[in-house]
Amino acid sequence: MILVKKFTKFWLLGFLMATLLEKAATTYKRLIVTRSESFNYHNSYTPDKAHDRDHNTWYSVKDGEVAGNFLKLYLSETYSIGLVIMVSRGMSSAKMVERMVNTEVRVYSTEGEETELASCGTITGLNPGDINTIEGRTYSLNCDGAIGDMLYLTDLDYTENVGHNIAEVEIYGTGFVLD
Ligand SMILES: [Ca+2]
Repeated sequence: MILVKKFTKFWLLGFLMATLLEKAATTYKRLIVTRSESFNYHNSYTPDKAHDRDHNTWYSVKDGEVAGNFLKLYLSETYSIGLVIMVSRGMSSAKMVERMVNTEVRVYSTEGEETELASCGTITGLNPGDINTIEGRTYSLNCDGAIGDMLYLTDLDYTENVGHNIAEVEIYGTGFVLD
């Protein structure tokens, strides 16, 4: 009787573990950015400020040097990428938030040369929400499962004098992709 009980316990534990593992493999989670680079940055507003998990710090494109700007966010592994959530710098005026319009997100592979694999689209309009809230400063694009290990963000308004002020980029994806 004791033996049967033990066996049942182990079986149940195994079943629960398998279910949890399966769930983990199919649930989108926030991915860790291991390093970042940008075309340039303004003063101390370095690219790492876009992924330090602090909404009060931000990365900023250098004024007057917007053409060709990029923010590269490198992931630890190759993932299937889902939502990319971008939060603009907070300010009482709308001008920082407006800079998020015409942002394009692309998925890259860094194996060998850096290669563009997919575009996740472009932000086409202003968030109608209250810019004094994080929600009102948040924009998102869906990479729809594109597989890669680096995200490339660019503010396509290359002729503007000023570019992105991004407080945070959150990248969501699913587990490891096996070769
Ligand atoms: Ca930040």
